Order: sequence, then C-alpha cells, then structure tokens
Amino acid sequence: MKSNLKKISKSDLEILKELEKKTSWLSAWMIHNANNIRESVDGLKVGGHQASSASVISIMVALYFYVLKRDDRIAVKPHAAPVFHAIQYILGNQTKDKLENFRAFGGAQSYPSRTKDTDDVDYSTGSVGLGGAITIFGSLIQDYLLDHKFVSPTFKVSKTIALLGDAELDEGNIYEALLEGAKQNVRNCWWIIDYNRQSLDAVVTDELHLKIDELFASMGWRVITLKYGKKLQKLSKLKGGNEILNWIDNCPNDLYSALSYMGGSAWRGRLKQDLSKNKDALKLIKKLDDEELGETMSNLAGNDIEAVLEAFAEANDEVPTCFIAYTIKGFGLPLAGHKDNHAGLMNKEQIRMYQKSFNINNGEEWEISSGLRISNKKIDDFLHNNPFYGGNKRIYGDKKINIPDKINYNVVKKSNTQEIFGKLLNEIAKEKSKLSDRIVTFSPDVTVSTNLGSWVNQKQIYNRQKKKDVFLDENVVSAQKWVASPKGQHFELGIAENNLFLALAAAGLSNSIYGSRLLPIGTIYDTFISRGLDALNYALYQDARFLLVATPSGISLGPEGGAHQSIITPLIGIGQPNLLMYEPTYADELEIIIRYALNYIQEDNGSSVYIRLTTRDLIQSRRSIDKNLEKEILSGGYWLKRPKDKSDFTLVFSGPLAPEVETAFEILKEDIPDISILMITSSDRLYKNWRDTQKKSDKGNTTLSRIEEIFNETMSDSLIVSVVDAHSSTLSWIGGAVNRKIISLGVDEFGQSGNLKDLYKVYGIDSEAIVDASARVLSL
Ligand SMILES: Cc1ncc(C[n+]2csc(CCOP(=O)(O)OP(=O)(O)O)c2C)c(N)n1
Ligand SMILES: [Mg+2]
Repeated sequence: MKSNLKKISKSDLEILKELEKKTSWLSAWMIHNANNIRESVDGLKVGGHQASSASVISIMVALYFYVLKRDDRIAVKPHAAPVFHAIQYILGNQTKDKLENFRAFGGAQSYPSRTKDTDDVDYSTGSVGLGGAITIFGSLIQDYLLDHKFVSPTFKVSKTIALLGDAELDEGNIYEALLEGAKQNVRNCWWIIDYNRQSLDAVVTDELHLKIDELFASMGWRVITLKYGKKLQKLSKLKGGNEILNWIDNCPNDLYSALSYMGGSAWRGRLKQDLSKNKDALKLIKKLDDEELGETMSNLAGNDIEAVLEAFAEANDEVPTCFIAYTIKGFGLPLAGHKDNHAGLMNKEQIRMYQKSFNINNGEEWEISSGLRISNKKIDDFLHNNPFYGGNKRIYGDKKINIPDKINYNVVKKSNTQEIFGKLLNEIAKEKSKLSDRIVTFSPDVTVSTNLGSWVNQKQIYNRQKKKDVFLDENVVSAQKWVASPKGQHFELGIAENNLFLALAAAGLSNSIYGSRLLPIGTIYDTFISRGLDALNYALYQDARFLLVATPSGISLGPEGGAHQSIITPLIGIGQPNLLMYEPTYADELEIIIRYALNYIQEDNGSSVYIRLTTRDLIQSRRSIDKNLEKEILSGGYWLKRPKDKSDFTLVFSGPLAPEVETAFEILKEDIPDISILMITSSDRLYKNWRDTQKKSDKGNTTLSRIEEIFNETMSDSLIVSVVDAHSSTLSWIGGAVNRKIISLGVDEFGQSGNLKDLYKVYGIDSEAIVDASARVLSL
C-alpha cells in the first residue's frame, strides 16, 4: 500500500503550521481550564499532561491534517488525549462543551477511549504499551479479512498506526507483540515513537536509541530516525554547523533537557565553553540572538512539522516502519525539558503569556479562528477536504451470524468439559456454514492441550504465507496436521498471554473497525489469565467481543501441581466488567452455553464470554433438556436435586465437584430428608442479576432476582453449604443475597501435585468436608 505522500505545497504547509499553533493552544488551554477555571467540586487536582501533549503536537497535526486516510487506524499515546481532542474539535467532531469538561463527568476522557469518548477514537489507550501493541494485531486481522475475502473488493487496505511515548518501550508486552508480528509478517503498520527521552519520573539512559534501532531492525522493521529539524539541518550546511550537530549528538540526554528548559543564554554559555576551540561554530552561535539560538538548538525533527512530513513520505510502502522522532517534552512551553514536567502545569501567568504568543483575545479561547494568520475561508476549505472532517462515520457493523439451535456431538459416558469443547468445535468445523467460516481461534502455544487440535486439523493455521507440515510430508505419524495457509482459521501464537488478549481484542473489534464480523475464540490455561490480565482488561474496556475458553482449571488438575492450578479466576469472572463467566459441569450444559455465548458476543447489549472448563471426567447424564431447563442453565443456576417440599438445607456447587456433592447428599439425606442441590453454572450471571435487581428495587421494583427466586423454594431459614474448586468467596455471597446462613468451601491457598482424592481432602472440598461443614452450619 502506497502512502502516496506528495510533497507538500507552500500554502498547505502554511495552513498546517497555523493548525499546529491552534492545536498547541487548545490542548494546553483545555488542561488549564479544567484545573484552574472550571469550578472544583471536591478539591481534587484534575491533571492533564501539558508537557506530554506538547511533545507530539507536530506529529499529530501532520498525521490528522495531512497524512492519514479515512480508514487508517491509530492508537494515540494516552497522555496526548488533549491533543487528540483538540484536533477532533478543529475537525468538527468534538464539542466545545466536552472540551470544557475535559476530565469531568460526561466530558472528553483523560485518555482516548473508544467507548467513552464520542470523537472517533480508534483504539483506547491508558495502560502504557498496550495501545502500541494492539496495532500489530489490528493489522494482522486486516490481512486475515483480506485473505479470507471477508471484505468487499473495494475495501481499501489501511495502515494501523501507534503513537507511543518512548517509555512505553520499557513494557515487556511491546517485545512480545513485535516478535509475534515478525512471525506473522506484519505489514502496513507504523509505530511513531515520541522520543523525548523522558518518562514520568526521569530522563532516560543515553544511547538507548541505538538499542531501539537494532531491535526494530532485527524484527524486520524499517527504522527512520527523525533527529534534526529544518533549522538544524540548515545549520549543518554552514561552516562550523556540523560541529554543533556533533555536540548535540554527544550531549547527554539530561543535559540537553536541562538546557532546553533554561533557554538561549544557557545554551550560549555551554556552547561557548564546549566549542571554545572551534572558531566557525562560535561565529555561527554569535550570529544568533538568545531566542534564535534557543529555538535552533532545540529544533528537533519530531517537533518540526516539515521534517515530520518528510520522514512519513519515506515510508511509501507496506513495510512495517518505526519512526524514532526526537522531541522535547513540553516543546514550546515554559515546562520544556524539565525533568519533573510530566504532571507539570503552566501557571496563570505562563498561560497568559502563551495565549499572547498566539494572539488569542480574552474570551476567544475556544474560537478556532481566533489568532490565526490565515483567512477562515482558506482554513475551512482545507478542513472540508480532510477525510475525517465533520464526523465521517468510521464505526462499521456487519450482519449477525446465525447460530444453530443445536450442535450435535458424540456423547461418551465419561467425559470432561474440555474434551466436549474440542468435540463441539470439531463438529462446527465439519459444517459448511457462516458460523464455521467466521470462527477464528487463537491460542498461545496451548492449542493441543486445550483440545483445539481437531479444529486446527480441519481448518489449518493462518499465515500469510503457505507452509507445509514437514512431519506430515515425511509421513511421521502425528495426530496434528499443522499446515499453515492464508485460508487457515487458527492463529498459533507464541507463549505470550498478553498477545492472546490483544489478538482477541483486535479480532473482537473487527466488526466495528473493518465492518466484517468474526467470532474469535481464544484458549488458555485458566490460571494464566492472570498473566495477561491487563491486556484482557484493555480488550474489554474497548468492548471487543470474543469467547475465552480457559482450561484446565482448579486443583482438579491434580498432578500438574500448584503453579498451574487456578484459584481466583472465577472472581475475575465476577469482577471484570464486559465479561460474562460460565463454569458448566456437564457436556449438555456446555453445548447450550457455547451456542448462547456465540450469540451473546454478537448482541449490542452483550459482552465477551469466559468459559471455565476442566479435564476431570464425570459421568455424563443423558437427560433431555427442555427450553425451561435451558433457560435456567443460562440464568446461572438450576436445581439438580429440586426441593420436594420447602427444603431446609441446600448444597450449592459449581464446576466439576458433582461426585463429591452427590456423595455428601446421599449421606446427609438420612438426617435431612428434604435436602436439595443447586447447581451454579454462572456465579457471575447470578451475582450481576442480583445486583441489577437490587438497583431496580431501589426504584420500587419488587421483582425477585434469580437467586432469590431459586431460594424461594426453600424455607426462609434454610441453611447452605457451598463448594467450588476455586476461591471459596466465589459462591459465599449467595448467603447474604438470600439471607441464609452459609458455610463456603473452596480453595483459598496454593494447590500442589496430587491425586484428586488427596487434594480434595487436604483443601477441604471432598464429600467428607461437605458433610462436616453441613454439621457446622446446622449448629450456627
Ligand atoms: C501500565 C502503566 N504503568 C504506569 C502508568 C503510569 N504512567 C503514565 S505515563 C508514564 C510514563 C510515560 O512516559 P512516556 O511513555 O515516555 O510518555 P511521555 O514522555 O510522552 O509523557 C507512566 C509510568 C501507566 N499509564 N500505565
Ligand atoms: Mg517520554
């Protein structure tokens, strides 16, 4: 794909420079207004990042007003949100009201948010490192759609662009993503690094850029360094100029920052001292007054729009490109270069001076035309031709994919939910249907061990290049046929859970970003959800839609031991917004839940779905499930042993502990004839439903929540023992919700290797522990 950046005309450049000034002013003013002018209700500091913003203004102005095409997608570094909002305001996509309410309720968000902002955010950012990394997966998904012909023939291939702070490169997930991108031959991806050599606390290590260069080059990326701005480039052509540039090259980052902060006379003092032996250089310095000298010495290419445009024009193809853009944090502000400027704000006098420098009259602070040296008409004409002008709709949507009423699979007497998951996908893979076509699976090196093997054998691995399975060709016997092709439907990822979630995020946004719906399914070992938790949170924060199948789980893993046995994951399921969690016990429940989830991820008011599975075999029931039971299974809980009369004792459980609960039931039945068993398929759904009902009851609604409705079939003072192969608090909330005494069993400590009999005993979730707890709850 050609970026087609023609050489900019003089008049366009003039307009861009005016827009740059306007953006500089609006972004600084927005923050100032929020902190100093808007009334404070609670005395909290509002914040905003004037220095981080100023650092990238030229780059963002060049991108949004000249370089980007309509369907290019960009992740803007979190602390440049004010610049982003200011640009959208100029483009007519953001309201003054929202700018005035920057960081206030209902106003423009502190960090660009795809779901909370209304001004066309492509990818949310906030947690550093993730915004950059998702662009790699966004680009891979675009290729996937193209290879599968899931986009119309007129679809224009676009770029995915990340604008990153340099300190984001300290995040390990960046390298995980780069490696994966290299493996999958990522293309049409730009990373622009705002190389201001400052993070939050500090000025970064010298010569870091050399390592960055090598790193990107080793991943197959082109590296373009933007170092000297136009003024410095000009200086280099004069006698003595190169010595000054050499001096800059050798200047430690912290000294350069400090001199940028101190300005012209400080530069002069230092240069005179360091270049005392170079007459030509001294002559050049002498010719410039303090202001000119300060401007020249701090004229880095990343803050110079002409130099920025030239650099972008160099990347005129699909090769992934990293731009290392030298900038000054706080460029053009009195905060420039100061090491403590990350949270720094201009004071009232400083902002007044800044306003004056742009010729903006008091009372005209939000006026786009105020202070501009070019006619409104010229600016308007320029903006009208911008592909983003006036809220051009860039959020797409695709038709829903039909999910059948039943997925048939072969039930064996003894089986486990993980195995059934594999069988269900195997059946779907055999079909010729849109469902079968649009599912795309992802796994971080646990494809086979999470039972995706037979799906992959049928659907192949996705790669832009065809690759043979050498083992297959050499007739080595193997259950896996690992052929890779552009038609494949499985992303075989390296072991990096962050990448799994970022890939799911990108695929899960395909519907709205590329207008082509995918049904992404990711598999992972349950305990390693925590490893990628921030990336999962990031995916869900932008409302990406996917199925997360996590298996195996809990101490039911037995011999695998404590490092692999998950404990807290159901609590993540309950606590994590935009994620619905299920933990089925039986195969028939799983079949229902999978179908439901494939629909739910497509619903406007739906969300992603997490299904927690196990490798523990259970005897499968051959019951037939009617519509009512199906509804109950999906509601989060149903009676496995219904109370005959008003039961006064209930065993509640979730997941694979059915045999332990049923044995305890048989023992307890002798003393408690009307004992019941409540099966929880989703503590998450029940909890949310209870909370939602409570909120409605505040408004006078008297409907019962599902969990209250269930317990209405028991005595009002009935007792409960709950048990789960996970943290005991997963189900303990039920006691409070239905106002019953409860003892909750579960695994609250790290597990270890062992057989299930021993482990369940030691961790107190076997039938004996359930019977003991029952005796205790009776005496409470
Ligand atoms: C995962 C994560 N950890 C910590 C932070 C807090 N934080 C915000 S910005 C920042 C440093 C950013 O430095 P850099 O990326 O260089 O940005 P810039 O210099 O452009 O402000 C940190 C540590 C965060 N946002 N996300
Ligand atoms: Mg920085």
